[in-house]
Amino acid sequence: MNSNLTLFERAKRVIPGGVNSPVRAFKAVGGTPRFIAHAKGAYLWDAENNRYTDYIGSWGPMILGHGHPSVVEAVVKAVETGLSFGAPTEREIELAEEILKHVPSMQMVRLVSSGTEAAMSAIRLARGATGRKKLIKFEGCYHGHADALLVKAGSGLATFGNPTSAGVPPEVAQHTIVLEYNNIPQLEEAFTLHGKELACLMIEPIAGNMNFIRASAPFAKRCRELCTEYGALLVFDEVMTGFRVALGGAQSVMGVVPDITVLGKVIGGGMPLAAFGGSVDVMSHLAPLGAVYQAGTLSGNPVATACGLATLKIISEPNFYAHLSQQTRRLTQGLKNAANQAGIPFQTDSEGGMFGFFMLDELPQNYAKVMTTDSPRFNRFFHGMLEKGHYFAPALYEAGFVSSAHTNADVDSTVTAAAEVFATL
Ligand code: KE4
Repeated sequence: MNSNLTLFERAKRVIPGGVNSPVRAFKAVGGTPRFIAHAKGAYLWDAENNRYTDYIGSWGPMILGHGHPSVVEAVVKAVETGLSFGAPTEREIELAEEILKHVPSMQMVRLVSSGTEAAMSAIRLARGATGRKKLIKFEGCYHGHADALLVKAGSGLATFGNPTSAGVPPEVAQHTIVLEYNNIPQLEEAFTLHGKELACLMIEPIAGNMNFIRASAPFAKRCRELCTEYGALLVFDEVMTGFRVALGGAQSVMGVVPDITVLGKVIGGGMPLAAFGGSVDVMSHLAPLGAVYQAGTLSGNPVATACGLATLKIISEPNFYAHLSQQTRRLTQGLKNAANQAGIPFQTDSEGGMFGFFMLDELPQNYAKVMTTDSPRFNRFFHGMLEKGHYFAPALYEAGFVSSAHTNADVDSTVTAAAEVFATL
């Protein structure tokens, strides 16, 4: 049996940092990543056969837990009839119809293979549809790694963003304005200065890349009003929240209607599948109908669509989210009680199967506040829980996820473990 450390050393020889996505490397929390050998229900087993109760769920997709029998059956059946054709299939129509049924702000949807691809395409579509270059995003929101979105706030509203990554030319970053989440005065000033040049405003309606921060109702309303007033498109990045916080996503919880919605994660059920959609008018700008080019060899892949459809079929059953929300709240309230008993400040929020927590005195409303968290203490919490067999996100700015496979006993054992860990913090 290979140890996690042996595998990590071997991986680092052939894959940059030993991982195919940076957050998996445990850089923020330190230590050795767990190399997962197999998973079932709410549990993961690593290469050393240690079992973990999983609160990452592949960063959101595994809303049914791992290896749900109906999903596995649908995937196996799809595999047996062909892996990929590069031609249209009926199942893509079925999945598109199912998505549109639950997200009424979309009249048409294009399937792609990753959230990054969906967000990147949504920006190109907004620019093509409006003939404008600039876009607004918010500090702490992550929309995948397309160049235009790897940008941090400039020195002021008049100046534009600066790249957060090497390899992103300033000429690209300059069209991106980065604002503070939940800051209405700043939002209004940005529209006054640049509104007529804005193609879109892209936002995570519940920011899962800042752990869990809701756009306040007045802020979300103002984003909608200003986009309408200035003719910019409001883009909700629901890659994480779509079908995770509710069947209709965060937009159904908030009652705000975006012009474009970006989806991913849950709609693929763990397979590479994402999507973006909007009105017929907006989506008709996309090739082959319109002049905005967008394409993909594996877009709408027949195995991925089978996995997504099987997942959506189960989560759209009555009371699915009522039960899931209950399990999530059982966890978050249990953690809060355990932390408070240990004298540790603990704020938490959740919606559906997505949650966040902050060892802070107040629930933060923006990125700067989130980053005041005592990260060494968070790291001790993370490792303490990992040692006890409970796998939380290896970074304090990441959200957590509960699946329908998590039982009361699973959640209660996590809370018991947390009480022991909090006592050591
Ligand atoms: P992907 O390209 O990773 O499929 O999706 C990018 C993306 C877009 N929008 C939102 C709101 C997202 O959360 C993501 C990806 N989320 C991260 C976790 N916060 C994925 C984990 C990773 O990068 O490995």
